[in-house]
Amino acid sequence: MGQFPLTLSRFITQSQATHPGGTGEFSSLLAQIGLVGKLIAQDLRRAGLISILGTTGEINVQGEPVKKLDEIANEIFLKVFRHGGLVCALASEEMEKPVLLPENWPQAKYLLLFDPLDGSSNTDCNMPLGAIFSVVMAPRKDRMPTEDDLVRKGTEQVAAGYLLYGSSTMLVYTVGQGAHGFTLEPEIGEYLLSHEQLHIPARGKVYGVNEGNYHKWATGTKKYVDYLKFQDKATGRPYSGRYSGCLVADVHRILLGGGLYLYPGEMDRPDGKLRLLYEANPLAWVVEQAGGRASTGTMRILDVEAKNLHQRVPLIIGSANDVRDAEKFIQGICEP
Ligand code: AHM
Ligand code: MG
Repeated sequence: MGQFPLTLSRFITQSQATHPGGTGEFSSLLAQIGLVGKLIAQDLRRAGLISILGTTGEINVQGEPVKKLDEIANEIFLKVFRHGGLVCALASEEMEKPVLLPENWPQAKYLLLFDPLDGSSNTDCNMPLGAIFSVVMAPRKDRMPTEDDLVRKGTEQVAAGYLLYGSSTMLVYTVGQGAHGFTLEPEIGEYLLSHEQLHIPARGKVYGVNEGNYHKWATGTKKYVDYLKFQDKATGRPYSGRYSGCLVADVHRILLGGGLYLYPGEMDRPDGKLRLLYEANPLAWVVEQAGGRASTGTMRILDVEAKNLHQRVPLIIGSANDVRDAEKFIQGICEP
């Protein structure tokens, strides 16, 4: 008989034994992320049948139309963590202000930042979606955290990862000891270890970027993407273009097979579209833990000073050598 697959909770408990400072609370927190994933996946599976597609008519803090599923996913995160008792403040891409949970304080040590539904434009066409999370510690024991306490550098994260709702539901996370992937086994409702110690190839053959924005990019970005399309067998070009409209799905593909994803700065939007705290920081940590690289084009994402909750940042993420090449073009060090 083959080896019995490891469940998420068992894997976390085993890893904790080798992790100084590891606590049972921490595994409960990841289990709660897993629960969020099951609840959202359940709604997504039936979305076309139960009138939860389309928009609510509201515009969110990012200036984007709110999808019904954005709101539902956000509510699920809030409910699970409000009652879970481990988190005393939450911030979401969908909410202008954080939700503070004094009822969970002082026993709750963690603060959670999340993008409840990544790739919202995919909701109505049955394409992949995701959720992204980042956990930091409450900085002080003598008072309730404030909004400023959530605005932290990527290097301060203690856990980060994503849920991917694709042909299967996956949870990928890191606590700084590598990045690991679990697949939800729907028959038994458990996440089982399917991708232990992910390792991203140093170079790939795939790039993911919204090329509709080409005319708005800086010259270095244009030259780099042009370069990827020129044929040169020695360097494995041309690369294949793959872009799903869901950052989580695109980064997941790259994490497994190599290459890079870019959401660069644009003429009228120099910091690009993606959010530092809810998207770039957690994915950067996962990818670095898998041996990859994540950059703004000029600096490491995890070293970017966080100034406010909804701050945006250009993101270039993936195989270390591909991201380094992109940085050289963007910085004007390299010409094709
Ligand atoms: P969202 O979290 O509001 O869905 O926005 C993030 C998404 C990413 O998943 C995706 O890579 C990108 O925005 C797509 O944007 P665009 O349509 O500009 O290419
Ligand atoms: Mg998103």
